[in-house]
Amino acid sequence: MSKNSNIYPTPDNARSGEGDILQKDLAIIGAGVAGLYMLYKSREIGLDAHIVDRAEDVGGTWYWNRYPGCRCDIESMDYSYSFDEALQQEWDWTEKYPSQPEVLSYLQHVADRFDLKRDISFGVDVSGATYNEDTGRWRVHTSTGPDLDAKYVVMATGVLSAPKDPKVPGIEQFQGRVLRSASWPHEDVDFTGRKVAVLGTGSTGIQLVPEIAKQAEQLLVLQRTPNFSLPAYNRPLEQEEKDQIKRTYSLRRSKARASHLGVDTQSENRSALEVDEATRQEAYWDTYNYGNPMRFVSTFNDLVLSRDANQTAVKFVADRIHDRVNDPDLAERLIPRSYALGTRRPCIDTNYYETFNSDHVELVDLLQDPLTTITPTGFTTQRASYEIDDLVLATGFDAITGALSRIDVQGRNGQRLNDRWAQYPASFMGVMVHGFPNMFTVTGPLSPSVNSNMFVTIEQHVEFIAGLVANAQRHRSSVIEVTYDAEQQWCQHAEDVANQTLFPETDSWYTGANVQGKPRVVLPYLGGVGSFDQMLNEQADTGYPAFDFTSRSALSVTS
Ligand code: NA7
Repeated sequence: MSKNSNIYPTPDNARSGEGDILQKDLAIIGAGVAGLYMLYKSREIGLDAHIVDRAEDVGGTWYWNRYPGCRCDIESMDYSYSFDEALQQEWDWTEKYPSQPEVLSYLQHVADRFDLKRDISFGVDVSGATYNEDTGRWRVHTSTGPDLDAKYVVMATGVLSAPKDPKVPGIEQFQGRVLRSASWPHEDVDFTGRKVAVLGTGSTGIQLVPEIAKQAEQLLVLQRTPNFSLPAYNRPLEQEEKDQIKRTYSLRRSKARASHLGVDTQSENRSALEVDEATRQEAYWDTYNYGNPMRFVSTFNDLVLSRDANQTAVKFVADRIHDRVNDPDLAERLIPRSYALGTRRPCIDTNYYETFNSDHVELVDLLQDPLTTITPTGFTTQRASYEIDDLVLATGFDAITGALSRIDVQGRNGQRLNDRWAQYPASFMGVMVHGFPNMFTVTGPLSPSVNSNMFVTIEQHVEFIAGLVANAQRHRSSVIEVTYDAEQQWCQHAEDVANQTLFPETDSWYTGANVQGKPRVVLPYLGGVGSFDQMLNEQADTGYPAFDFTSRSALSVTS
């Protein structure tokens, strides 16, 4: 029996009688953190929901990104669902920061524990989704299985799930191995005795480099823009500390939900510029030695608001990079100088900078000496040519909107989401776009998403969507649509908040600057997870004033 056999209509699930369409109340695209919880909540509110995912198992981005060293930058005890007390009590994280295999095992455990897989079809690629105004339903087009016909669609497509290949001339003629971090082979890859180049020094490259260096004969690290990285100080978790956290887990969770970044950073509310140098240094050392990027950027309350405040953090981290790299000239080239610390998601590492102290590891600084061509046996820069066996691409993602842009979404009047978003990724709180009724996005543009602990913001959104849909069901409304005014006001608010920070100045995937032709917009909402939560709750408490509910009793999913 094929893994996705449950998508094929059976007498029980095919209500329309059309053999090649699966009729559902709610279709969910994506079986990652968001999709799994959405399925769980859909069942809770009595909807017949179904997930499709192109992967062969649950996990979303954690299914695909299985490169050596892959690890989350949010602490294990926080990077998990909070909705079920028994689940959070029974799961046993082993390290401070969870490795990719551990996150994947956790998500598999969740899927099994709540019997979710019976409503998931794996290996199914979604090519489009079309809204039918006459029926008020969505048709989800799949290229590998029957289509789905559903009243509601939830795009749980992930924020870092559309990998971006670099456009380097000649790349297609390279005759060695090409390995992509975002679709890493399932079997072990051996680099022993090989000359390897890693292209990209974002979080992924920074995790890959020390691991590949352990095996490779020669490692060339191709860096265009350096990133700030802090030591993770990853370590096994002691039983005692896990027990202690679990005794008051709900308090930790509620603090995270009320916090700015979705984790309790325990920071003091003071400016970097209001304290003297000794106090400032002591504060930085405290958060640096703890090993948590969210804590470090929260050392003071104005690090991403004031250039002067930010410079104090840059200076501190630059000094630490000098501590870690033997050659001062090399250290200088590894220090970012063109943007403010924290306006790109800061990285954490295990021995990244120290790896450059090994003779067989070399930095190729593409800012000083740009990459020109990939050749059949290596690559050339303006000044040199290199021979390599393996090319590792760690070149990032078309973030937040990228996965959706690869699906042909057509809403009311045949309007395409890609056309709507060509100039600006409009959205109401990252959850719905006007003109696309009954379609929800989890952690879409202009929600805290990547500027937070994703588990927290995913739970916020999924619970909001479930509440909104349950409200519509209760009132026998068939069509839910955010008003144009509410959407536009939110866009303006998100932009106003972003403009008070240093983020808009920085080229990064946060601002869409890493993808040619993408509008330059600060994609995550920067007003904070806690206030975002309050605004979602206000919507629910006041009858969802941002939304129109249209009743068409003939289309009720329960009829
Ligand atoms: P990132 O942070 O977008 O990093 C991608 C890297 O690839 C970055 O250093 C880019 O340099 C580099 N890149 C991309 N295209 C090219 C070309 N054409 N030439 C040279 N260098 C290139 O993605 P990651 O996967 O590392 O991390 C994403 C998030 O995943 C991370 O923040 C965590 O939250 C998890 P550039 O900066 O564009 O100069």
